Amino acid sequence: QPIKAVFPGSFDPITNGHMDVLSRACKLFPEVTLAVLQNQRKASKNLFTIEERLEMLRKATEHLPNVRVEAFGGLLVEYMRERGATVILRGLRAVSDYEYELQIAHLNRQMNPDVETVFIMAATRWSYVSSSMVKEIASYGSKEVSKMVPPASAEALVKKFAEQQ
Ligand code: COD
Repeated sequence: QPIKAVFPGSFDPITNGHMDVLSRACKLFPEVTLAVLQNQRKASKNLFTIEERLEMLRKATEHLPNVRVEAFGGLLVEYMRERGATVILRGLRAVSDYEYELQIAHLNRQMNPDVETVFIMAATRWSYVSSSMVKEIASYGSKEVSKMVPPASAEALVKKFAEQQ
């Protein structure tokens, strides 16, 4: 059976760092699903609604034929069981990502032993880019973010901060 990989995250918004991990994963796995967490408790922390993020992710991945975009709620391992997916994809930027990633990888495998987490090292070019810093820069109206995110995210950021003025 072809391996189904899931790249889970908040993607609030998707950055060039996420896009780099995703496009590299597309060469390794026949099907990669970008799974956006739909979390009621965390919802207030997100800049974009789940609908806005789904639209942004679909636009940003139009050129990648083996990518699907979906929302998920609840436990990631349960969602994966339902979809018959066995690989969790994660990106590692720096040592600071490692402890958190190690903990969730162990917990996820304990809850579902069929699941394996595969890490892709961030490209040095994007290793300092994060969704939160991108939001911070965009909130000051700077166009510099267009160098750090795909056009779909840049457009959504401009629109969002214009609405908030
Ligand atoms: N370069 C490369 N990789 C990057 C970059 C970059 N510049 N920026 C981020 N990444 C990587 C991150 O390290 C991460 O691996 C991935 O991209 C997604 O990042 P985010 O920030 O969008 O997503 P997170 O870390 O907020 O996602 C957390 C989950 C949604 C995966 C997690 O909360 C979850 O699974 N929740 C559901 C409940 C559950 O099952 N919890 C786990 C049980 S303990």
